Amino acid sequence: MISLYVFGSAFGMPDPSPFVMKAEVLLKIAGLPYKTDPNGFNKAPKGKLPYIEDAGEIVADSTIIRWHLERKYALDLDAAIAPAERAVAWAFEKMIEDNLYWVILGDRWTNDANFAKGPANFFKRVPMPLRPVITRVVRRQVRQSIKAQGLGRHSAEDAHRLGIRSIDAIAEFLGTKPYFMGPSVCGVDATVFAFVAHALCPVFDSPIRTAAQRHDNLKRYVGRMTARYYPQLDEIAGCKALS
Ligand SMILES: N[C@@H](CCC(=O)N[C@@H](CS)C(=O)NCC(=O)O)C(=O)O
Repeated sequence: MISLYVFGSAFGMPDPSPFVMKAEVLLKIAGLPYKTDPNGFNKAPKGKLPYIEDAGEIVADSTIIRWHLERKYALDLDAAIAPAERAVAWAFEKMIEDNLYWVILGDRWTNDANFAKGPANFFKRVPMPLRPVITRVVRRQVRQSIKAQGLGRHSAEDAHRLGIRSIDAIAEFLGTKPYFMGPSVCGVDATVFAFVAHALCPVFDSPIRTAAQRHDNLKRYVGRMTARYYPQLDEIAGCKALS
């Protein structure tokens, strides 16, 4: 059976990483049996989660995991959509992962109040007196990675404007459709669901959450995806599981 390496649920979410949630939903959409393992971070081949182990083969990165599943199990998670729609789905996916994600990450790691409510808890496992030192070092590394990506070079106001533009674009494109590309679930729904749910996560205060909350269709969409893929949960990010 496929093992999916995860962080494990936190912040009231199935996983504190939207990329891990994306990979899990891809496995669910694919209908493949899998188990989760929260003890793989130290062995992560790219230093990040998610990765999977599938019959001895290690595959890291959510998109490369998708490609692996589609190839190995002869699946096409975009079977329901035409080539031009696949192009749109890809563009939205990468806008979300390579732009919006970094705004969400910055809100969690650089805002002191959010950090205290969220990521600081990851370090509770580190024994004292090392804990504050390790916390500071890792927080600095995350800050540097956001700066290296580019978003960390903007003022908070400009970074939020960029993130809100993405949230509004997602809501506008979703419109009244049940799933992101239309009546059927496609691969991109794993990304849209995971990241919009994280944008709505009530643990963190941020202009991104405020912007996402203004869109009822996004909240209904998260509820619909929750009902379908996490039927054991009543809600995710305050969005009731309703189909
Ligand atoms: N491109 C990767 C991104 C994965 C990623 O950024 N994972 C983050 C959690 S959201 C991580 O493991 N970060 C740990 C670190 O950088 O030390 C994917 O699609 O899987």
